[in-house]
Amino acid sequence: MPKAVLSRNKQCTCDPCRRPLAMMIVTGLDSLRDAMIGGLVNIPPISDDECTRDFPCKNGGECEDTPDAYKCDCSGTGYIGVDCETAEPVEDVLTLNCSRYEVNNITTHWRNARRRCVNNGGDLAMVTSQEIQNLLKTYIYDNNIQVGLKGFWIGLNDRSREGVYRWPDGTRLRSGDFSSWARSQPNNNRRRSYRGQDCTLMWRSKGLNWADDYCGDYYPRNRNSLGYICEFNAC
Ligand SMILES: [Ca+2]
Ligand SMILES: [Ca+2]
Repeated sequence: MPKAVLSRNKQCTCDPCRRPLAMMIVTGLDSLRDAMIGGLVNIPPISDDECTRDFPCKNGGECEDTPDAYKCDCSGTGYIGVDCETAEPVEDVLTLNCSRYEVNNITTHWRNARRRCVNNGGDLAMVTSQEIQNLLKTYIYDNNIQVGLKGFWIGLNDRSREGVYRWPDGTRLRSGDFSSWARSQPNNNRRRSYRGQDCTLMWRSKGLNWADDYCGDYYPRNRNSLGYICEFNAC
């Protein structure tokens, strides 16, 4: 089973040849001390271990003293750079099998969300397995993308016929197929629209389980803050 890949740049770009300015200053002080006092005054030796003297590695990076300088190991810290000083960029792309998913926190109604995915060569995501559901949930929570949003549109909808849910490729959601409906959903609530609710979201307040909601394009104004998830062919 191919593994889900959350692409991150784990590379630490530490430069072992870098010799910090502090080291050069210390070297200069050593020479000056030797030249001027010739050992007559008892000056404590200055440590040549940058790791214990300067603590140069930031954000939990591990420092290794080398003969010439030091080296920071930034792996696993979420930071990169010579001193692990730069936050590691988070890529907004994730893949599974032959699909690449893109989680968008730009809010819009369902039809417009779908149009944006299609214009970029994909469609709204088809969450057809627990593996995909878990992948998206993990990614969203790991990157805090859900903050400030009600949830994320996915492709499932019953716009063409009430109660008959289909994915964007026309595949019908049948009994026994994977689904992740939140409790009491879908309920086709008609409180705000006589057409009810025909579009599916991953609902933040229900652990990103699904609910049907007003698609927004025929309701006067979609007051919900809904991002969306696109899916693209990655093979
Ligand atoms: Ca409906
Ligand atoms: Ca509902």
